[in-house]
Amino acid sequence: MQMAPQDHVSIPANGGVELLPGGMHIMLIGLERDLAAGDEFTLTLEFENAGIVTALIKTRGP
Ligand SMILES: [Cu+2]
Repeated sequence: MQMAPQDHVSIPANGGVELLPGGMHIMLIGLERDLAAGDEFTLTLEFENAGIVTALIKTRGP
């Protein structure tokens, strides 16, 4: 699979975008520490219309 960074993702009104391994995904770059299954952290997303949204992320194993 070849990955190409995107500077934005268009989400249709009343629709959604599915993020999946091997498909469109969010890649975490520049982590300050390794993540392990069960770790939790806050991810901040910026939406053009909805503004800043934070999500609690819980990691899981493969
Ligand atoms: Cu990636």
